[in-house]
Amino acid sequence: MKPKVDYTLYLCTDRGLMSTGTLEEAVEAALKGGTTLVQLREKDCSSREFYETALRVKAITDSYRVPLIINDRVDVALAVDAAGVHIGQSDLPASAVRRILGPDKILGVSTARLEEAVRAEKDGADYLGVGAMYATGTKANTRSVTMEELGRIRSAVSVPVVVIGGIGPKNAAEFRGRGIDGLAVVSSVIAQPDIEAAARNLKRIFLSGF
Ligand code: TZP
Ligand code: MG
Repeated sequence: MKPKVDYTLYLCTDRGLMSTGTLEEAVEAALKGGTTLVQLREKDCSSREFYETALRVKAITDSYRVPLIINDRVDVALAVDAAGVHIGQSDLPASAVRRILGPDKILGVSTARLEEAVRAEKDGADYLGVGAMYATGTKANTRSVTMEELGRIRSAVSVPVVVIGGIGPKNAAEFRGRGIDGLAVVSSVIAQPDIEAAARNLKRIFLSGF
């Protein structure tokens, strides 16, 4: 059975940006602050390291009953029995990933254009990550998405939509009332000196507007 997912505050990890000594500490602090979903995003490590890190992070997310999503790597997601996988437009096609994953795992797809969003939903995506909404130093070569395109995507698909890219306390309230299911963030949580407080604050702003 596919888990029921709360997308409200979706933390994507980045060990190069984290303010703590270990990824486990960073993830646990974010969970204490109310993070509802975690994506393990590892860009520079071996398959073995990715697998072992995923096992350690999953022990923590499991203890908070929060699903763990693996970035890019379907094999790692299946090997650690993560809740699902998140892919971009340059990874394996969503339809192929869905075939590998089967029906019970969560599949997230990054999209920046209406056509990509419609295609991803057709191909079996459970949710879409739409962005970059604002300028970000966290990822190179992002495509920017306007609020108008976000609105078109939101109207065209029925799966949950999370926004990503440069999202923090200053702009989180912009996404209220637009049918957006959650905020996906890296630096505005994981790079902050107090990760727990940053997560709690961002979630409160998104949910209450202030
Ligand atoms: N995909 C689109 S923008 C982005 C990703 C992974 C980076 C988001 O990082 P930040 O620090 O929340 O701007
Ligand atoms: Mg990717």
